[in-house]
Amino acid sequence: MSEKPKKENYGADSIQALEGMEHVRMRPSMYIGDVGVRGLHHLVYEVVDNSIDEAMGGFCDEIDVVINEDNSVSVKDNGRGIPVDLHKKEGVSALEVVMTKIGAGGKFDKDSYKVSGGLHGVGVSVVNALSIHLRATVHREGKIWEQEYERGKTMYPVKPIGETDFRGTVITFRPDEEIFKQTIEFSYETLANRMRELSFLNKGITISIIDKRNKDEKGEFISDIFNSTEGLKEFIRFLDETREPVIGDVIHMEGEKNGIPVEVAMIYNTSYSENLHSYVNNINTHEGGTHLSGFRRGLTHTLKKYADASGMLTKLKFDIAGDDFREGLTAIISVKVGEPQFEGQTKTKLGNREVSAAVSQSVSEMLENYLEENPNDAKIIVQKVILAAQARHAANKARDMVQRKTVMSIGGLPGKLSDCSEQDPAICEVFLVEGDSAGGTAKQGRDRNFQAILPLRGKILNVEKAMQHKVFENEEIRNIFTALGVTIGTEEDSKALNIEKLRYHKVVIMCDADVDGSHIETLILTFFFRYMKELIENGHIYIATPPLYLVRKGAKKKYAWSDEERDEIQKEFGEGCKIQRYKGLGEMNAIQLWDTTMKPSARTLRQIVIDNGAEADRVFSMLMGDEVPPRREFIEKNAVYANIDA
Ligand code: 0RA
Repeated sequence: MSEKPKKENYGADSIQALEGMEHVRMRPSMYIGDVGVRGLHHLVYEVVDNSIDEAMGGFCDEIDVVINEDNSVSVKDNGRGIPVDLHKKEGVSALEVVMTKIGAGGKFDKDSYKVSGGLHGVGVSVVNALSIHLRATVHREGKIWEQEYERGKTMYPVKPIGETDFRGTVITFRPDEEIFKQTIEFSYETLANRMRELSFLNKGITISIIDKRNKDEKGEFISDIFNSTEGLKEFIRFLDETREPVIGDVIHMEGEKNGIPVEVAMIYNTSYSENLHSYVNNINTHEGGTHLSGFRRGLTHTLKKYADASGMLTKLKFDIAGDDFREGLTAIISVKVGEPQFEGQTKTKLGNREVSAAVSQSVSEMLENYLEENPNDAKIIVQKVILAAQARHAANKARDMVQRKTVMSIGGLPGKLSDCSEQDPAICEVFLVEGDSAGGTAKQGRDRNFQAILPLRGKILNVEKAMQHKVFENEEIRNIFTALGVTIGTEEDSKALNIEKLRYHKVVIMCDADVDGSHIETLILTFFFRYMKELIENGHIYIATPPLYLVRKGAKKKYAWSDEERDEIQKEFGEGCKIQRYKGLGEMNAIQLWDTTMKPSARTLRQIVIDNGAEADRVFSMLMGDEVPPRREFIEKNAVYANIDA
């Protein structure tokens, strides 16, 4: 997860109706979602997607990504090479058409199997328009051809520059700082995670990535090579590395139904959470859609049928619900759809009706066979489902207690909540504060008009390890639910969230800037990630950043958020500075806390977003799960906060 600037919605229709490179530069968010960190990385994905397309057509099996020293990125593939011959209609080289005409990508190759995702296929010309410089080099039929562009404008006609034995395409681009004002610095971690994901989703392709900006302790550039021979099966093993499986191996199926390629992999583990990740044309469909509902239907139908036939349910006093079949389930569903219709707030929900039956039938067939052939695993799965149903009943009772309180609104707010006077959720904020003492300071320091304070006692429950009913019985967690006004669970789906009544549009986690504080922050984030993911997805969750130092000299004083900043202030003030290190929020008085951390005009809030759902799931299960060794390794590598809030 990471921070991100406010998103701008864009529709597929507006992309169709577009004209010209100028328009891309005028309204970049319409094409790439935003011009922050996320949009920046999308540029790379768009270029790589073209190479993935080429690989899916069977013409390419190697893609190399290089982050160059100057923060430009090169993507090289060993495909057929973008054609360089004259494009009759346009009167220039086909390469130039691909690079400079919006929506031209792949137009002249209709027969090829082109379903990869990118930004819903806006094309590499968009990347070109948003780059200060781009160079396209094509190796074809013994010759090397080249063309360069500045902000999307052709610098010279395509020209031959040498001879070659290689066949393929190399694109090197440097994002335009005029467009990406926030930063043009690529994150190796983010790009590598996506390349890994792509290699799992498209087995057989070798994708390498190398960062030429930094060397490791051995003096070598940081790099990874991803190659998956088993596709989603390996993806599941990777995601569930720190979870304990309850069945022998990953259940994996690949097939085609009604012309729709469907690949599914799944396993049951000892955890209580459900981890479903779905993809359409390599795009992570966060909001699900018809493929996901098809999967759910197929799974429920088949397992229910098997359980009924096995006679294991006769003693059960209550019904089994859909989500009982998915407790402790990790699954990935990947489909390729010719003309995907994306819906939903973030356009990541598949709308195509025909896909539902295709996936549901595929899953039913696969599972039926699997259960027949693996009666031991089948028994384990059914027993697990029964346990989940029993636990759900206990959880429902506990949850109803929470919700009954919520419904009795006024009297129902937690006693520890110091509410604000304003009623409009859009302008209200609530601070979840570590500890009663810091809570007290925050209460004095806040602007009571729109800022509410909810102190949390010590470490909140680790929801990654707890069963659902324990989560709902936990007092701190109940306080969070009641304070936020959010309810959870319907008859159909015990985890469905009702966020319409959300009482504050900013939920700010405020912890000490030390190891314990980070741990508590992670616990709270884990809770939101597992139980209120929509709040994160809708951009409601923030982290406050209290300062680390106060530097004083005479009447002058300044706060510092890092050692470097502290040193700079010291230089500025000169000899004789007094430095106070804040070990916790409790060491600040109310005015200081307001001035540095709570006052809207001065504070920095980090908004939490999920960059890569599968990776976030893995990180949380690793950080918060049972298996200690990988967690320690992970924390020692210090990638933790890079992944969660960087
Ligand atoms: C259309 C036709 C042909 C190649 C490509 C597209 C192509 C595009 C990209 C983008 C990145 N790498 C690529 N590699 C190939 C060639 C058709 C032919 O040679 O017959």
